[in-house]
Amino acid sequence: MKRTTAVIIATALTGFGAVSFAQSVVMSDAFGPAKTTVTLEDTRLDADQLFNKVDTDRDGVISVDEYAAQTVVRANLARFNQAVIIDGEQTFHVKVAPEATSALSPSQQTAIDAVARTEFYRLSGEDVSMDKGEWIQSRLSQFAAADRDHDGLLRNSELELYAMRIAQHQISLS
Ligand SMILES: [Ca+2]
Ligand SMILES: [Ca+2]
Repeated sequence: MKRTTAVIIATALTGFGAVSFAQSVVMSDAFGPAKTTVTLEDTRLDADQLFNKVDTDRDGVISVDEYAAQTVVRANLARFNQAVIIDGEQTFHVKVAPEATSALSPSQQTAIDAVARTEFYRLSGEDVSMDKGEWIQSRLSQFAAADRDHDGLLRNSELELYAMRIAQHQISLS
């Protein structure tokens, strides 16, 4: 119950209009067990599940607004929950390091939104919209960037960094 409350507070604070995305995270009651390893397949399944939640207007593609909103909401949720929830082969969570769990200020959220928009234009191609394949590919690229030893698993410092990126720790440092 305490965790659910934290998620709802996170939704109220983001103010980026992505309420349905955050609410669906609450509905799934999806913390699951803590894990210290994430596989590429977990990431692919998670991205596949997440697509419909990010595509809030259900037009089958992710727009720049939807992309930026999910980035901000996901960072807020990771911080409030102190965990990143992954719908992989099972639903589980990965702890976020304590230094990446302080609440984001409005200006930090604006900065995350701006960076996410730039990232979207780089990823989405000429049509400036992201279909499911492009969305999943962007998530797999994020995984690959964190998988320093290229063994197809994130663990230890790889996983810590991955979770901190989702929590947008680099923005909160600047
Ligand atoms: Ca859409
Ligand atoms: Ca690895």
